[in-house]
Amino acid sequence: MNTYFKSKEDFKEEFSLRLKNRYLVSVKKSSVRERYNVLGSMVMDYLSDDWIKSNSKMDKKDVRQVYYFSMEFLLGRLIESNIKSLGLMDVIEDSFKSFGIKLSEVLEYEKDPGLGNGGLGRLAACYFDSLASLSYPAMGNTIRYRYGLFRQKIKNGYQEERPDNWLSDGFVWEIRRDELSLEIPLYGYVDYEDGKRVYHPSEYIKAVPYDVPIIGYNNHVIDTLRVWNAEPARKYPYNKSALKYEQDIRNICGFLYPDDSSDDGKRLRLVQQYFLSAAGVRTICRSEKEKYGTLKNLDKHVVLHLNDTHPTLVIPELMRILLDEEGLEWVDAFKIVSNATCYTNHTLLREALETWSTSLVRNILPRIMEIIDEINRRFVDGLYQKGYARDFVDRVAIIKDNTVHMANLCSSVCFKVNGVAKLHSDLLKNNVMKEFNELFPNKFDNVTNGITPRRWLMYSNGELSNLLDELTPGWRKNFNKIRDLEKYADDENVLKSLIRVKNTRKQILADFINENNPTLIHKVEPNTIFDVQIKRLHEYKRQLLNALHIIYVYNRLKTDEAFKANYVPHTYIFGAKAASGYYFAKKVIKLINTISKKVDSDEEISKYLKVVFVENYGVTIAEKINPAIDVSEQISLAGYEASGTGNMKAMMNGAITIGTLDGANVEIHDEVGDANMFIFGFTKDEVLTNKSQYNPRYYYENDNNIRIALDSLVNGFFDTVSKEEFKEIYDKLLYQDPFMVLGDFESYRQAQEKVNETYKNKYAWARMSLINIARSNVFSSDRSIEDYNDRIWHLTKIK
Ligand code: NBG
Repeated sequence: MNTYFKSKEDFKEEFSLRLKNRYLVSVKKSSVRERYNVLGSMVMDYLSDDWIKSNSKMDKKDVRQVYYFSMEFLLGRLIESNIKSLGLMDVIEDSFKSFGIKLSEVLEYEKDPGLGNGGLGRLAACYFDSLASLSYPAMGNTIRYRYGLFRQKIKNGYQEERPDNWLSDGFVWEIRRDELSLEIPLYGYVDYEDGKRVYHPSEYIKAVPYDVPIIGYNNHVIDTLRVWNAEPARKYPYNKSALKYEQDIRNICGFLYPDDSSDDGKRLRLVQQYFLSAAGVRTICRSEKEKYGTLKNLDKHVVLHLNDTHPTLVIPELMRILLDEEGLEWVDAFKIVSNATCYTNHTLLREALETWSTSLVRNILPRIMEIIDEINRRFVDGLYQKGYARDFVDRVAIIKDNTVHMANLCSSVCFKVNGVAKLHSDLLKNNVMKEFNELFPNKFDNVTNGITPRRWLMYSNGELSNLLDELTPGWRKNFNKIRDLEKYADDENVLKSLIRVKNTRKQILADFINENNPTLIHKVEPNTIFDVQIKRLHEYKRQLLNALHIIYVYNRLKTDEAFKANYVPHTYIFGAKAASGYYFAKKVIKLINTISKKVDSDEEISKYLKVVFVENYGVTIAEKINPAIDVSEQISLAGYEASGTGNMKAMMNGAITIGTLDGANVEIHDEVGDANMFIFGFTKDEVLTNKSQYNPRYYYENDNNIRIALDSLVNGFFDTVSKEEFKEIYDKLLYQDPFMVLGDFESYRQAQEKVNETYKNKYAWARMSLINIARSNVFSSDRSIEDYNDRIWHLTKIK
């Protein structure tokens, strides 16, 4: 056991020694980077005992474990959460103080491992925090991308993408496990030998696992996130130059989500998906064989969870092993695969439901394509035998028009399919996958998303956490305790403390924004309403609705004295990355920045209104912003946001939601009611029934507010850009408006008016805030994980 965290003296000695041995420097002369790396290495060495113990408990016979496959894991910085989950912060703080060096610099040095795009990747990270904290045996599988999602710079109001070279100096939290490497085959052909299908690949890629510890909160349990790296195998392919082979290998772990609009991009994406799936599945089978000598009971010991369809190839790969390597009969193999795999759907957006052309799959993975063909053939034949009609079968077929439909493959094979919020799961069951639900009535289920209260409250909002320690002791270990906060709903002193906490956090955020935006003429003031929309930029999320409303407010403030007198000053804060190829979304970023500039250069209006776009939104920035939110914008068109998790992060930190009845907003509403939330807009059913005759022009022609706001996009109102700059936005809203921005505008405007009125009574507001915090226990990922476990995984707790 490493004991250097026992006391300040021990720590200081070890820290100095390591700095000297590794970097030839004294503590005084060391750089922040050197201190960070040494501190990280000390924490890593310290946790090795717990990690080994956890692993050996999971390796015991008959411990049922989940393997979670996800192309994204958006971990965020680990140093602070690792130190806090291990309970080491006090010693480290003391020691740094006595050295006279700054700990905060070291904690902020870590680069965000940006191994994800948004909600789906962050969800995986929250789930692992909960799995470990609840002592469940789990292993994550993902890819070790050299570059995460781009770093965003705003230049002249436009998004600029820069490489996120997060691995340049190594990653202290990983251990390379060369001994567990394997070789993944690609390309080549399949033929018959002695009546059996034999695959002759033309090349191999070496998959090397790096293990990252996922530390349970204060319970000595450590789960593993296995991050796979692609490297050259022992032999060069016979039909490819060494140079080309090397380039191909580098690309596999090059980027998260390469542009898949070109054929090359598509090919690479599929290779990535197989690389991850095959490496993970083969490792699972290897350890099952070692432990039990057979794979026949695999489904009793493990469950393979597919986070969206990206790792779907887990299914045919496992079939291949059981058939070709283990010699099982199809029916027996299929039963095992089916009982061992489950799938979470994260979106109903058509363009996000994955498909692959059969010729591409056949070219890269010839044996895998044969197996998918056969799964499809048996499935379809079975349906015809049972008397299903042609068009029904067409809708559920896995292969149609030479295209593989991954969601159909998962839905037909996996033993469970779940959506991520009640509304989303209902839509899945009754619309998008309704035929599957008819075929497999018990397969579809819901597990509402959740977020970890450790990262999103305990570690990022110390002020609120301290208050909760006084009011709802025990909440850190059992988050349901937070519900007790409600008994203080009418306690003026508590409400005062809550207001104080929020103000402190708003001041911290204001300082951060002001420091990082030196060109702002008027600084962000904490004594305004912080109205925040932070999430990926996407049309369905409707940042445009928010932006149009701000233009409306600006005009009212300019022209209507009574409005102005009644208006509580607002600071509108945005943070969002737009996909690099998503032209329209990038225009919206430019629009928001143009509005920001217009408002900021208006001496009079800037007393009331402020608009800021925070650069490079990601996990770390979110940790700064969430504690400071007053109003949380969750305004997607109903039926489009599968769940949302930003809505939960804001709520847990005492924000009040302004939102549509979409995704998990519906369940937030179920918890807090109309009295503690601002609901507006079309419902999902209204969207479905109105869609076909929806006419945005009608709103433009009949609503002055809309007309003025929309016209200002093209009439020179924004004098820092040409009149053409926002023409596409204007046209799209006026002639198509696929996400009914204009249709929901008036109801949004009224909801915003209500926000303004409500905020004037600071105790009433604080009371609402308190109730939101108290009832956020439902949205803890601890609850989600227990749901997954009860309904789907049935794991054995370790310890
Ligand atoms: C996203 C949804 C969100 C949801 C997260 C996590 C994808 C494909 N989907 O609404 O858009 O909260 O998944 O479930 O990233």
